[in-house]
Amino acid sequence: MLTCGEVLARMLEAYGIDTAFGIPGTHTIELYRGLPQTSIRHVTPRHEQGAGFMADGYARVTGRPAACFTVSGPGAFNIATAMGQALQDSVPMLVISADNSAHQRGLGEGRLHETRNLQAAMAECSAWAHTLLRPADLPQVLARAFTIFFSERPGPVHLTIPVDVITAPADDVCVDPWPLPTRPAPDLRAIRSAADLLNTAQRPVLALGGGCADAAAQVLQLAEALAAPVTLTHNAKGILLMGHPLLVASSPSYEPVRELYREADVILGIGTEFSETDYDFFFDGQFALGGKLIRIDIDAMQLTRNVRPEIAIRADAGMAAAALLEDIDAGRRDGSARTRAVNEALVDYHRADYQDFLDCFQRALPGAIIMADSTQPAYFAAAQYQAPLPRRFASAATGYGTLGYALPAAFGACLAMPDTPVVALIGDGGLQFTLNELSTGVEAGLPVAVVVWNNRRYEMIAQNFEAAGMAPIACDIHTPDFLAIARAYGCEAQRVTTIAELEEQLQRSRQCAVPTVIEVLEEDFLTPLADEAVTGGE
Ligand SMILES: Cc1ncc(C[n+]2csc(CCOP(=O)(O)OP(=O)(O)O)c2C)c(N)n1
Repeated sequence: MLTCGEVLARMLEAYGIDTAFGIPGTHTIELYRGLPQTSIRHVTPRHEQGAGFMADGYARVTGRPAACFTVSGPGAFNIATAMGQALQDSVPMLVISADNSAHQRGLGEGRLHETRNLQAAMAECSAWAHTLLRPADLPQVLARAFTIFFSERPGPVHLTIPVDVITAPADDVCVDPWPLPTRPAPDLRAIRSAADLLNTAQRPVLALGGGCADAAAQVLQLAEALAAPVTLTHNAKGILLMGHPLLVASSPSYEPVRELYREADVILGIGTEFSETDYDFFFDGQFALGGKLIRIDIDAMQLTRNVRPEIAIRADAGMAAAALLEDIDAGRRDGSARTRAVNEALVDYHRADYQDFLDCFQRALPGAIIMADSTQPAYFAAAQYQAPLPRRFASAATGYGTLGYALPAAFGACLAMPDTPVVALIGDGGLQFTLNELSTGVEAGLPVAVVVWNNRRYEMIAQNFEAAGMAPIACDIHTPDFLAIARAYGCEAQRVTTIAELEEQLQRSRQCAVPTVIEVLEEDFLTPLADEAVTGGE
């Protein structure tokens, strides 16, 4: 006899899941029974939030979901923050929580991990939350989850399964995946109207977001045909490479870029939310589009948020860009001079000391993935760091903005792409949220470089206090000896004081069989500013 749990493991494998993160508990034991009969690799984090962030890192760099197994109650609530982060950034993730038996749920009998309504609780941080009440429903429930992951705007899916359903017989459940729905193709009349507008535009601008991550080739061709300056959000970094004559190499929140949007007669926004954390990073409310907006998004609801479009096209980014390209009169203008002028104006907004620091990552580890936390250099990376490819940079300095994200996310990325160097860039405050996951990194043998930006305080918030005319409260924190802790976990650990030393340690980290914690003291890397003009903020 096969149980529902065993069939589930086979089905996950059939859908292409190759990695599962989880801390086993009394209720999830039966989720594990079928796992050894599959090729799925199981990784054990030290906290369920770590599991979620690892699954997030895995998905950011591949576009594919990993699975997470948690117990109800504490396990599920521990992973909820990571699911919130994934929801905010459209990251696919399948979280399966074992609940009390179906007939016991919601009775308040004080059972182990009892949660009144787990599905309702997890729905708050899920693209879809469901409770499986019989094995026979498994095929269509998984088909729906994977439809969210691959056929529409991705996000985390939460599946509650009562323990008696996990152990129920499921021999007659077919493990074959359902065919997934096609992604939405654009309406060709709307594409024609958009092309008409773009063909007559004098000063078009392209605003690209993370929704274009898998459509880089198509949007690049479109940008070149339009010869329009291109702006990128955090999650779009790497779609155009540094040095491309149309790349506006900075954050959409800086004044010269905003001027570009204001002066544009047509703005083409693809797969971008136009939301605060990329377009109004300093919370001054001054983001505005001067011209007509053509907006393309796979999520129809997103086309109704933040800015009013002239033309709204619900479609897959790559398909829409390819369709638009057919109707664009290429070579009508040259956008490189406008782009160059913006990039020249941006020099005054960028900081050289952070530029040196950020540049050394790709110099030391070409092609590296950077997972950034909410720490000072990560704020500057929003503008000043250029990724070598799409899906090679993620940052918790914006969006949901969860401290502690970068370390487990970097481990997830490394598990997904072991041949690509991975760096976690994290502050002394952020690291203390998920420091325990160093243990996971050692256990899984992950050669990740963990660069700790240490200023012994919550600097970002101290700056916020000062900007509000207050002396900072609760911002100076005790920071432990990170190098001693890292070594105690079994990591390599080194403090560096110069860019050259940092580069050397980054390169060495790739030769190690465990993570390398590289501590940098802020005062060694920053040139004090008389009047700091450019800081980002939570
Ligand atoms: C879970 C969570 N709690 C609180 C915050 C608010 N917060 C944003 S940045 C920050 C300070 C981070 O300090 P650190 O990691 O040392 O980075 P620094 O700014 O000092 O470089 C805090 C507390 C947050 N983003 N996430």
